Amino acid sequence: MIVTHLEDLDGTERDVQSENWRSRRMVLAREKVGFSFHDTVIYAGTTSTFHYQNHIEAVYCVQGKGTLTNEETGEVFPIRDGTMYLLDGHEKHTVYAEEELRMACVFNPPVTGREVHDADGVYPLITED
Ligand code: 9YT
Repeated sequence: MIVTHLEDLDGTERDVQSENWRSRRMVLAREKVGFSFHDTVIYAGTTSTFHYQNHIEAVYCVQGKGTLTNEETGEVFPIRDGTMYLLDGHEKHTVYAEEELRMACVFNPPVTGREVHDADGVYPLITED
């Protein structure tokens, strides 16, 4: 069993920050459970485009307000506390945070922690040995 607290991750390699967001990775591929689990904060006023070509991601908003745009269809969805989106088609998407968004995110296959977004918001597929 693994028990952790968000604050335990502060400043560690599990605490990843970019201009628009901060993500603390609570479960990574090294835990070998088949998924990764992240607490992600998207800063108010920011717009970020992501495209996880190699991963399926579920995102559950627990705080804040914003919009999600499916870049493949142009559809725009409101995001608020209680909204979940599942990127089961590897859709390229854009998240706008009208207010700071707090998201619980699950990735399959799990993120190892070594991925970096490329210019298109894509993560490469990296697996643990
Ligand atoms: C909302 C969202 O797409 N979060 C992704 C997780 C975050 N970018 C990370 O941990 O890399």
